[in-house]
Amino acid sequence: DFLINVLNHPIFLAGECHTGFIEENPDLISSATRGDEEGKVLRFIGNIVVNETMGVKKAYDVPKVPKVEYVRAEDLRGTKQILDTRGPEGLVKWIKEQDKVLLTDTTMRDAHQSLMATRVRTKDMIKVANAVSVYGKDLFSIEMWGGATFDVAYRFLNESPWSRLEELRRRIPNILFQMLLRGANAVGYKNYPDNVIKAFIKESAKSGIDVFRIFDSLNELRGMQLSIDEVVKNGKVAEAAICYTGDILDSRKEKYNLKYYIDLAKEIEKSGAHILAIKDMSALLKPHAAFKLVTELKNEIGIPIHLHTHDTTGNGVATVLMAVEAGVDIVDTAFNSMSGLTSQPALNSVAAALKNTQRDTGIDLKGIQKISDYWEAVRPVYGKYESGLKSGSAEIYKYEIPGGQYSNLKPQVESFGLGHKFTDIKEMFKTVNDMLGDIVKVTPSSKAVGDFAIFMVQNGLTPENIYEKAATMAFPDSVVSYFKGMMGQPMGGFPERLQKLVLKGEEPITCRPGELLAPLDFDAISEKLSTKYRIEPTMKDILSYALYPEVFEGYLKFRSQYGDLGRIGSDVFFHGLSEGETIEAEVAEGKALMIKLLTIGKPDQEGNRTLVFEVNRNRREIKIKDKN
Ligand code: 3PY
Ligand code: ZN
Repeated sequence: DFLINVLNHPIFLAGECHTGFIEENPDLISSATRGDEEGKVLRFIGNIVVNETMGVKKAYDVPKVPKVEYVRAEDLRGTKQILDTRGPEGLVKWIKEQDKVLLTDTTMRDAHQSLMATRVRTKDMIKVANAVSVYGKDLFSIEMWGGATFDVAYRFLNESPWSRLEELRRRIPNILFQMLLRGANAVGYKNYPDNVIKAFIKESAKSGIDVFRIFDSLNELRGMQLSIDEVVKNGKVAEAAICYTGDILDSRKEKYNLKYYIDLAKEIEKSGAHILAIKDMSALLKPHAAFKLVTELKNEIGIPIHLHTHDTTGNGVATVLMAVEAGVDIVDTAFNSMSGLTSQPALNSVAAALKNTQRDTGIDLKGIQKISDYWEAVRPVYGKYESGLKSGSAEIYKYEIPGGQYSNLKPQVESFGLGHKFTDIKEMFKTVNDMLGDIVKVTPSSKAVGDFAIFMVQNGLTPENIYEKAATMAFPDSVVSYFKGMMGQPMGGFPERLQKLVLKGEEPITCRPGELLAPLDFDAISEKLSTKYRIEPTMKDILSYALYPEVFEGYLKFRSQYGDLGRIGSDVFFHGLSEGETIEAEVAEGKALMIKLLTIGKPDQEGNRTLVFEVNRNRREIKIKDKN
């Protein structure tokens, strides 16, 4: 039995087994006689207990799921049915006929990406999905996919983003689903070959995405065109974005002025996009600037306008209301308990503020309060991923750091041991932006600026000494990739001297990066996955590997080691069990185990601790390596 366990172990199968393998996986022995869900879930919990919590855990309330009266699926008819019956053009026509302002809820994507490092698990979304479909029936869309959620689902939550999409789709049949697509970077940080982008869009559309918000991190239309065309081909809604930077109210800032945005918006309209997004990822669009920009865009273009902003400065709701006043068609907001700070402005508050006005959203305020209450109760379990920001910050107008990056920057800087230099790094972010000639900063260009800033501070570099001091230094990958032209071309070009310093003789490109990337061989990926992991890969698996090879392999290994843990509660998933605690863990469809953690033993000579559990009243011991 033991031998079979070892031979089936993913690490063994992957040929990465070495002589210390058994020693490092003592749990293999204790699970030798039961290669079952029980052993897997105990090993998972045991690892958290021994290596993270030592059985110390706060008491978390189980969030109350809002009750909804039964509504027949045929009676739930919303924007999804308008798209499905009338197509994207019909939907656009319908949007333009509305007096009310339409709202998108971003809770399941940008809100938790910006507030809680993208950690919200599918299980917590699914629980409230039915209530969202009923109480949120008058929403325009739900942004619930894309951006960082794809990577994080696999990498940190060990769950499939595709299943999330499909599970939510089944439960919310009436509201449009929206995703954030980083143009040629899809849901990653680098340019992918064209065939990957096309197949990814096709598969996402098939799995339930209706509205694709497409952007390019340097506002280059050619970086978005392929995605726009592909979305149109799939009969879905192409929403192309202008990423807002600078300040159109400040006449000294000439680079990104009103004319720049109007010209770009006109190009986007010509590209075949159905909707224009104003993507204000760093919350730089001040309320009066929003009024001015939307008013002018309404005069100049005919497609609907969808505003996306963040509340990082605390001015988010004001920006939204001014845009509404100027005639914006759709705005992004998040249910109140998931709004504010680096997240989106507050949905419930905006809907309440507009009651009895011409642009009243018509949304059921009482109903959406219940959804906000649900998320409020869910949040504490994710507390360790929160940034700790307590208030809005006006300094963001100066630093121009995107919402999600701003809340993540502190932990990132701390991980480099530079926590005490946080202010220096924020200042350096601005300095680096100036050194680059003032660029649009959004994933992945914002990551390049952030990595560059950290690199500068880490190595004591300044704009003056860098040419001498960094002559032989290797710059971070993202910075090299930026200067090589692999993220596209910034407006006004690259600063040549700096480019030469970073590239060290390598030639930059000026064409669209996708033109240079050979198509990925999907059959070869399929072959590799099936021989290495003995699975029959679907197109979704192949694409996940194409986008994130190591992350996807890590996910496959995790799954065969621990099984599908998507059904266990988030308190257990993140915090394990406390000594003496009993939980009911659902380990498979309809199969639950009563698990009690009795004792945590002392480390033995090999550094393993024995944990004693009671599972459905049976005593079970398991050995876990203490890695501390
Ligand atoms: C992302 O690309 O994930 C973003 O949210 C950019 O604003
Ligand atoms: Zn955003």
